[in-house]
Amino acid sequence: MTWLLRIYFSLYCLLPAFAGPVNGSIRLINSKDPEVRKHQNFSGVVVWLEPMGGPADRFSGDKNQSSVMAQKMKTFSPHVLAIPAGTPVEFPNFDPIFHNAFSSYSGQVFDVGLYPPGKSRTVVFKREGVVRVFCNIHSSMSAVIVVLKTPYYAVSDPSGSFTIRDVPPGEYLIHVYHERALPQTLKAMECVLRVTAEGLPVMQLVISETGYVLTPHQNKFGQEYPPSEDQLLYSRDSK
Ligand SMILES: [Cu+2]
Repeated sequence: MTWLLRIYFSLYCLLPAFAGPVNGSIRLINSKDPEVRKHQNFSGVVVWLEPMGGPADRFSGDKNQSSVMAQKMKTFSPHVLAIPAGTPVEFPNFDPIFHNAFSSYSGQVFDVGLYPPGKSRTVVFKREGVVRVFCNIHSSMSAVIVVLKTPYYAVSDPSGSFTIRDVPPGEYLIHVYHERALPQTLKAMECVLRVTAEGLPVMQLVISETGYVLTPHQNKFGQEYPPSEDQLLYSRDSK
């Protein structure tokens, strides 16, 4: 009998714990953004689960598994990228013009310099945090990279849906990041999620953009952007 129990116990320890998806949907309210108001575009919200009492603070991504933030039509794509800490991000330039990528934010300060069409630059994001990314020659270009110390995260699609894959049973703290929500709004949304082997109902999160004001950013020298060629042409024509 003891022998049988020992085998059973060994097998139980060796079997991987059930891990399933956590599904959810986001709805943005009180927004002044036309994409949200007219087209109900709820994309770009990052949701992640921090294991409570777990080894999340030691988690790092695979340094051989890179992510991509492309530069195309003077736009960073995707606009919001979530990655595990330690992940390299490539910035390929698909435009016929030079681009740059930099951040002066404390999440990670970096500057890849100017680089020509068809080339790419890579940055490894080691520290957990929110990194706002800009191009030093095109003031309209911006993006966000959310660097996480957990493998359990997702970014919402335009319908607001998201799926966090392979979440083992346990207790987690839910965190949310949205570019146009105030920090206190996001902090107030943190709550505990219990994942059981039986699965979960769909999480429904409503995020208010109340209080958000778009402020222009500065270039990598901490100065205002000089007028672009488009703006100069416009001001010449309008005289
Ligand atoms: Cu650019």
